[in-house]
This record gives sequence, structure tokens and C-alpha cells, in this order.
Amino acid sequence: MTDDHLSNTEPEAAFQERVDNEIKIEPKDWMPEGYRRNLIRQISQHAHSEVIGMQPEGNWITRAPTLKRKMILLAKVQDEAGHGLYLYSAAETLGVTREDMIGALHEGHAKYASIFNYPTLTWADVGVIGWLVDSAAIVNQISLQRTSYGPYSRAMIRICKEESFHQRQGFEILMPLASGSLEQKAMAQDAMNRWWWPTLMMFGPHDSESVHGAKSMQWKIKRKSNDELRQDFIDQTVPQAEYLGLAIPDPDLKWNEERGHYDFGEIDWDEFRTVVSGNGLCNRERLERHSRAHREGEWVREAMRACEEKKRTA
Ligand code: FAQ
Repeated sequence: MTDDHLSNTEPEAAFQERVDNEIKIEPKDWMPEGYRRNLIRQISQHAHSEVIGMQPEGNWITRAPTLKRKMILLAKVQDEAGHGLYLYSAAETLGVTREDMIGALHEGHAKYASIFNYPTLTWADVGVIGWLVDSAAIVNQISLQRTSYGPYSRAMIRICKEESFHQRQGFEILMPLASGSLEQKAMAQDAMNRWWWPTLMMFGPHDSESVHGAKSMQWKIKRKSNDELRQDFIDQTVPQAEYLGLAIPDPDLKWNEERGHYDFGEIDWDEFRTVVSGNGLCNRERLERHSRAHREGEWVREAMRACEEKKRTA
């Protein structure tokens, strides 16, 4: 049954009225099947992104330049695991199991953010992930705090509090590099050059190409469109790059007085499609590592199930 068909029915009209009146939808409320499925898709993909997103930075935990930096990075990467757990829990309230969600990821049916398929070649990449990638995530997640589904909205409120620490730790890694030796500055600029465009891709295709965008906006799952969020991110990030003294690798980036926003160049959508379809630089490595960790953790899940069973039959 299509979403359009459901939109003509009475419960759908009452549902839409609740959404329009900013009343949160809770797990036990009636909801159109399309709303439920779309939420499961987005929330589970968001959860996968948080967990797969641990890998690029995790790659530097053993090589952080000081003990203090290592502790901060460890805490940051652990936070991402926690975000994944909040989000899997929020998705479970919609009647899907965690096994199903992880299975969909491993079988390639569920996506995760394209950004995490790029390699972290230097320590400056860790700074740029914290600064740019977390900033992009925050811009999106701040608007998702007002999403119409209660459990997702509440998870976002908690997550945003932690993300702002992540953004600062990234900026704090880059500040000494950007004002350091010539080699350090070059390393920071090289990281900026490699991560800028993939970060812009995080917001997804242009609104005109977005498959789920219109319905998600109508249902207030999404509160801002892909292009609106991308513009917000660029407008807030350019002054930060200027403060750091890092050049943004886009010759078309220019303040547009009339629009009150920055104009910017076109994203390489072929690259985006390549990465999203599983053929980016690190897609296979990321998924294999996740699958391996999942298999190796089977004994923990088995022990947990045995414990639960024992409690139930005691
Ligand atoms: N990568 O119709 P739309 C983080 C897919 S969290 C991969 O426009 P939608 C924290 C899309 O799924 C980062 N796939 O889709 C952190 C759909 O495919 P499907 C994650 C993408 O949902 C920081 C198709 O293209 N954040 O970074 C991407 O309306 C540092 C058509 O697209 C979230 O997930 C992409 N970039 O809008 C962790 C936020 N873009 O499902 C560690 C929640 C699009 O039909 C370190 N999600 N696709 O097979 C959202 O806001 C939305 O899902 C969008 C996409 C905006 C990502």
C-alpha cells in the first residue's frame, strides 16, 4: 500500500493534524505505515553512522600525540557508541529488532553516512573530523531535536549536548596545528582539502533529487531540507575556517550580499553516488570490521540472553 493511498484516510488526517500542531508522536500512537518505515530507515541508518563513525577516529587512538589527547579521543569515540545505542533503542520502539537492523547493515540494505568511507591519513584528519564532520552532524541534529517522533527527538537532545564537546575537541586539535610550524599548517590544510567536499555530501542529494525529503518534511521527521542544512553549515563554518587561517578548497565560495548566504561550487555527485553505492575508498573495510566485531561479540550476547532466561525462570 502506498503512502499516497494512506493519506486519503481519516486516521492519516488526524495524524497529520497532530504533527502540524507540534504534538509529538509516541510509540503507542497510531501512525501511517509509511511514517513508521521511513523513521526506521532514517533512525537505523543514523545509528549505523554513529557506530561505523567510530572507526576512522578509532584508527588514531593508539597514535594520539599525547596521553591527554588519547584520553579525550577515547571518550569521544565511546560517546559515538553511546549515540548509536540511543538511536537503536529509539528505532526499536517502532517494532524493529536490533538484529534486523544490524542484519540489514551487513547485507548492504541499510546505509550509513558516506563520510565514514574516507581514510584518516594524519592526526590533522582527527581534528577535521571533530570540527567539520561533527559540526555538520550538529547542524542536522539540532533541527532533528524538533522531529515529530518523540523517542527520536529525545535521543537527539541528549546527543546534541555531547556533539558540541566533540566539535570543540576537533577545533582544539586544529588550532595549534594551524598556527604551528609550516609542516603542521600544511598537514591541517591537506586534511581540510580532503574532507571539505565529503562533509558537504553528508547532507544528501539536492532537494530536487531527494527521494524521501518531501514526505519527511510533511511529516516533520525532517525539519529542514538537505539544501537548507548544507547552506546553514557553510554559512557558520566559513568564519571558523578564516579564524583558523585554513583555506576552503572551493574557488566558487563567495559571500552573496543579496541572498545573505555564501554561494558555493557544485559537489561531485558522481563521487557521492560511488561512495553511497558501496564503492568508496573504505566501504568494504568499514563493513568487514563491523561484521567481524559483531561475530566476535556473539558470546557476550549469548551470555546476556542466558542471564535474562535465568532471571525469567527463577
Ligand atoms: N550518506 O531521500 P534522501 C555523525 C541516501 S552522524 C549515505 O535525501 P533522507 C556523528 C539516503 O539514505 C551522521 N547515504 O534521504 C559522528 C537515501 O537512501 P535510502 C549521520 C545517504 O533520509 C560524527 C538516498 O540517499 N547523520 O556524523 C547520504 O531524506 C563524527 C536518498 O536521499 C544522520 O544520519 C549520505 N550522506 O536525507 C559520528 C542524520 N545522503 O535510505 C562519528 C539523520 C543521502 O532510500 C564521528 N539522517 N543518503 O536507501 C538524515 O538527516 C537524513 O537521512 C539525510 C538524508 C539528510 C542523511
